[in-house]
Amino acid sequence: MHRVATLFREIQPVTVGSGSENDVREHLKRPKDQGMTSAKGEAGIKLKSQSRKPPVSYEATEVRLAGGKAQEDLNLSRSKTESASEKVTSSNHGANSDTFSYKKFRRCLFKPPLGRDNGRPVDPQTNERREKVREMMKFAWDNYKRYAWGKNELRPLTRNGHIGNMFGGLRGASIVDSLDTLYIMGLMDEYNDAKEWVKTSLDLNSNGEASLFEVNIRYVGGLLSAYYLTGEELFKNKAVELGEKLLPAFNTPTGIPRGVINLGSGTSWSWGWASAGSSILAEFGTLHLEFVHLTELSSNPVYTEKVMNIRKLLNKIEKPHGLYPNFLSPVSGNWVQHHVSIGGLGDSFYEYLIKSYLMSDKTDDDAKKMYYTALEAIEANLVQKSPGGLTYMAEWRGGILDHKMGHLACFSGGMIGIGADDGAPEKRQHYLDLAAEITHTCHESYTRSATKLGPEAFRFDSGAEATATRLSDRYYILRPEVIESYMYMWRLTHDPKYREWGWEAVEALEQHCRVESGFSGIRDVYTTSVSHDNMQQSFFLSETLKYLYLLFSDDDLLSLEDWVFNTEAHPLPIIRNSCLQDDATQEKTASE
Ligand code: DMJ
Repeated sequence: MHRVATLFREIQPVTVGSGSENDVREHLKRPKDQGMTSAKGEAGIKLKSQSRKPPVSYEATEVRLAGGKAQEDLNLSRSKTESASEKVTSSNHGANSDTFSYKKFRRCLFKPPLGRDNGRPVDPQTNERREKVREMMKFAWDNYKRYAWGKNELRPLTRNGHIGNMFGGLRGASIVDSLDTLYIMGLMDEYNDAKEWVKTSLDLNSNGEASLFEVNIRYVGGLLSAYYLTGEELFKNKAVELGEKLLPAFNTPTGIPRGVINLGSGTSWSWGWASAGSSILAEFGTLHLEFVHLTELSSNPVYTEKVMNIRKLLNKIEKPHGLYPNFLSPVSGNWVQHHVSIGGLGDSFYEYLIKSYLMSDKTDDDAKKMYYTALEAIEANLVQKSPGGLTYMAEWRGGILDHKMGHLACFSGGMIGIGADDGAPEKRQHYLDLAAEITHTCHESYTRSATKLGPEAFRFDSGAEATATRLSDRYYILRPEVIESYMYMWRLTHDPKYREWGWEAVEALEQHCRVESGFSGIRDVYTTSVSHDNMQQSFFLSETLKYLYLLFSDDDLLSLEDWVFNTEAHPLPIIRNSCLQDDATQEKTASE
């Protein structure tokens, strides 16, 4: 039975992404007098100055789209540039000096993106579970299409659309965020509707004030992965066009971008709630994967240069106890205050370090070094064991520990797991154990609630163990992080408990979040007479359901040998320069 709350209030959604701890990003307050920069960088502030072997081709088996349509020849052309900066970036960051060829890229994958049989598991029970998740996606999508088509999210109780103000004037966040999920699930009619909407209605000439981070992870990330999966040039062109509109945000004295940008005028500014006009670690630190791919596809080195500049500054700056605080001034390049967290405000910065290394085919050694050094500092200062034996990540406020772990921080089980192989060999098992312990703690935060869904934040003080102690932390907004870690831990260990835990989450979502016209977040995970928040977040379609589907699929569906997932679960391919620049691959491709 799906319970629909009879009494509900229209509310603004609570927290969305990593940059915000609560619903701050929904209230884009422009500070009157601080840190505004125009597209040209002149207003407000003066600028100082401006190995493995190539894989054996899998193409003996015909490359097919999920719906069975034969893959077209989708070679892309791009101009060759000879700038010194491109030469620098091309060695490690994918700006191949050759014309980008979609066909060649496909040849350089170890496995077909969708696996041998679209990842269908042999075990009948697992397959049934996977089908259930697919049905949930179709249900969420159909209701979005029926009641909120073209808006950013569905309001499933009031049966209308939500636009909000995170994406400037951009629309259709749920459509762009869903493209790859629909595609991998083989929901081809739905995917084609989504593609048609992108073609005819995704208007990038909007004039609104957008979160750089959110637009990047959802729109740029969504379009890039749709392109890499399907070869449809439309997606590539839109991604690059949108990427260009984000560049003015970097016009600051340090090149650290501001958090908010007007996509029309290029004016950018800092969040009103971020102290002293600072930029947020999880926001400016979560651009690397997408921007490197923008360079890869456009041959324009500027994207990689922008994110490498951020990397360089962060590498150089002094860090308290080796930790990265969450707020940095884009003007002075100094930390603004010493709050450190692996959850909101910090999280995906760490994720993008290890994923940058993996995405570079393990050539980006700076990213690797920064990741493991940061992880050591995190272990030394933040990782704690509760009296009940649960391992958790506390937050750090200038040396004082806050024994709280956010739902957002639960992605770190998966992150530490995927990085276990590439640190010091003697630490491999240690990292796998740590990843498993954190994932276990996050599962406990679910099992200790009445709904079997986890709260926004849980604590380990005053007798609490993995439970929320404040009313304001009790909500669940369909977030993916716990399930994300189950998926990675399943792929890394094949311990069946992770699939069982994922199934518990499916049952809880069905019981408490499914309403007549979609899925909704809930306000209190500790009561089974749930009150719904009337919001089907786009990341539910992009991440939560995708990770569940992958959890119940074979490992060769979006194999981790070929793909890394951006922080919104959009798969981006590992850039295999050794193969992409290999003459034999090139000739073979050209002659076909
Ligand atoms: C998503 O937009 C991304 O996963 C982001 O990194 C964090 N927050 C949401 C989901 O909770």
